[in-house]
Amino acid sequence: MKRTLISGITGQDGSYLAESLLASGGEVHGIVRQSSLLQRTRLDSVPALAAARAEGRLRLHYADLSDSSSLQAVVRQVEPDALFHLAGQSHVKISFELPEYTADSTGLGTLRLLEAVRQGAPRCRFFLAATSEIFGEPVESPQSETTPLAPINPYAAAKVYALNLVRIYRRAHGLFACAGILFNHESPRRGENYVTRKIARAAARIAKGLETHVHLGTLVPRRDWGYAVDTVEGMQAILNAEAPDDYVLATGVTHSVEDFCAVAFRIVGRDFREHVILDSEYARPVDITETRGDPSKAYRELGWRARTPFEELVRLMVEAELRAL
Ligand code: NAP
Ligand code: F7E
Repeated sequence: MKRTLISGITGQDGSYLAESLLASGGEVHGIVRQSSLLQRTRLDSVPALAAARAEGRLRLHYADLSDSSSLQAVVRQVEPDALFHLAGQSHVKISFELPEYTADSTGLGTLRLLEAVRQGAPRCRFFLAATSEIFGEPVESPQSETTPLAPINPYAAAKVYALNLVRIYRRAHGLFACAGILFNHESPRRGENYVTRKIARAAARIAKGLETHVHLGTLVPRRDWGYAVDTVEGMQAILNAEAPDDYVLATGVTHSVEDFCAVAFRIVGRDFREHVILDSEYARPVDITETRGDPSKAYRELGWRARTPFEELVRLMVEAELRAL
């Protein structure tokens, strides 16, 4: 893949994906949206990305998922060989507060990009970041590519629509369109209002005496947590396959929010029970009890597997927070 376009390049996954593609010698273009601040922390703070921008191997283009003409213009201008569509409102709890915006950016935004590709670059390979949230409260465990879709929040409903579109454009229009059904994946670049980053940050700040407590909605839910660096490798493997298809990218192992707290606070020599306060402000109207992915198809057909165990993931996140202080 020579020329790649990434929507959501300023996000957690987009920044790691850009780094990985640039390291293998590609030319990377990213879609950014207008903002009152020019700082793009996840791009500006990574030396390899700053250097690539200075050398012109990484270029940013203004567009927005709500603006078809801007997406069409970028696709026409860049003429990408591959497009990784990672952009959208991706916070589950916030999707209950911004349901229409979530549907527009995550759902219709995908339609607008697929149309831009169909009309402007039909040979471009297209990747959608789908999600384990599409299974809702799953009817089977582990969840695979054939598990029934039963979304229980506006974000998941928008992603089901986006996933269905990818399948329709693959079948009806012959696009090389694929989806990764991504289970939770985390890193030091995770947004601060997702539970793993929130806990890692709190553990570090509490250990340094900057805070005393962290407020969480619940300790009960279990998630299949992987490392974002592993996940973006899987995304590339999906687009490098011989034929377009959809794949679960997961670790196959599940842990509770309480497990995450216990490991994170143990790393800094504390007992989480003395520092966690349950607070209904962070609870959701409905929540998925447990996710666990079956990544066997990705391993069998693509040779991809998650390489970073849970304890190592927690450690690298807490240590990054300690360094940042
Ligand atoms: P993220 O950190 O929240 O990044 C989202 C990106 O989308 C940001 O670059 C954001 O730009 C951009 N964006 C949002 N609305 C936009 C709009 N209207 N127009 C243009 N760009 C817009 O998300 P992530 O964790 O990297 O996840 C990447 C993708 O994977 C998302 O689609 C997410 O739903 C999906 N996913 C993630 C996980 C996970 O565990 N991380 C799991 C399953 C699926 P700004 O920087 O300007 O806000
Ligand atoms: O919550 C519970 C919360 O917000 C994980 C997104 O990337 O992965 C992510 O969605 C669990 C939930 O991630 C707090 O109720 C408790 O049970 O970190 P999260 P998520 O909702 O699983 C999926 C696969 C995506 O696709 C999404 O884009 O932790 N929890 N207390 C809390 N969660 C948050 N955020 N904050 C709390 O205080």
